[in-house]
Amino acid sequence: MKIERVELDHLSLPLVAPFETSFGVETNRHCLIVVLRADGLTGYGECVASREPGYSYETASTAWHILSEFLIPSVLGRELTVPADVVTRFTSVRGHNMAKAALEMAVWDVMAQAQNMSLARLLGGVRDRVSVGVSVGIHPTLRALLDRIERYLAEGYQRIKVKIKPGWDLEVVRQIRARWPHLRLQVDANSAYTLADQPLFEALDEFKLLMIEQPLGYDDIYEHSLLQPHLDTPICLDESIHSAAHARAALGLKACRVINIKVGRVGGLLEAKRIHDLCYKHNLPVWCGGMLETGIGRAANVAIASLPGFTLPGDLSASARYYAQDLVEPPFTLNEDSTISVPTGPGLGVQVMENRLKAAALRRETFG
Ligand code: OSB
Ligand code: MG
Repeated sequence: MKIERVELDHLSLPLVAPFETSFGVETNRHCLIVVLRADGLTGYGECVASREPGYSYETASTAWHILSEFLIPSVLGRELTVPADVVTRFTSVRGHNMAKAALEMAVWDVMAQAQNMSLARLLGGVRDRVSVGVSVGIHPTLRALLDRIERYLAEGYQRIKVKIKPGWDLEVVRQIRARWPHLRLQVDANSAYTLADQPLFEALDEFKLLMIEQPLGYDDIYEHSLLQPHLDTPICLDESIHSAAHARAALGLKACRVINIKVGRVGGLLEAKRIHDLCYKHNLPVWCGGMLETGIGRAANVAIASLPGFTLPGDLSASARYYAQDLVEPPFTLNEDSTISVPTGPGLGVQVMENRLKAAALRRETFG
């Protein structure tokens, strides 16, 4: 298949509520959407880099630069047969995984469509619905947080993740546990702590959390391996796993007992699958993380989460948890058993509303 044309859109979409983490607040979600034309088919990809370099060094602007100057030119006019071919074209660019993942996703989408197959099936998915939870940001007061959790539980989410940071941690967890003793609960620190905080993590053990996500350095594996043996609670790595090689290092060092796989962070679906396969072989449970994606990135997340090793609920919530109006139809909704159904149509299996894309675009450019 020959890649004929690629369009890039930089969008700003208002979130239904601000999302606060230990590294900042987002009120509008910035992302890039790749629209790829090949063999009369259209594929879509989402770049999850944010407006600010808080979670990752990549931003929507650096991704625009890398995509437009290097990645898109490396595939335009090329004959590609399998998704791995696009990854091979990218080897001359180091890093910039979120930029790579966006274009790779659009290629997977068209290649799945060309075979009249859903993306989930092409990836080797084994489930028709995936278990999900909801990630709850830092709130102005504990009262507001507890109310927010109560409403998510009423909507049917059966697993809650709360963001923590120094000063918003032990007491928050204590209060949630006091109110919901059996809730499937986990926390995400987004690298807000150091090894000196070991006593805090030991104190969290009594609350039987499913996991503590990325407590230490955003690029650290070693210090997590020093902390994990002191805790009953599994550590989950997010920020510091960018490749299967990193996952192998984390396994070897016993730095974590869980890995959060994000397609954007690891440079695409192929690498996400490699990390999954490695962890599956070593019996390390994985789950699919989220970056407040629109329905485009969400469709890819739901597809990868249908692989057998994704045994823990993902940060994959319904469209309405993020946006008043998603970019896709039908929007993603929550089933009664706290799952999201895996699209069965060809490719991503969602219909992208191009008028909504255009309406939210701050900038757009066509290549080829
Ligand atoms: O650390 O998992 C994270 C959102 C943006 C950046 C980093 C993270 C998150 C989330 C939200 O936790 C997950 C979601 O998309 O619902
Ligand atoms: Mg995280």
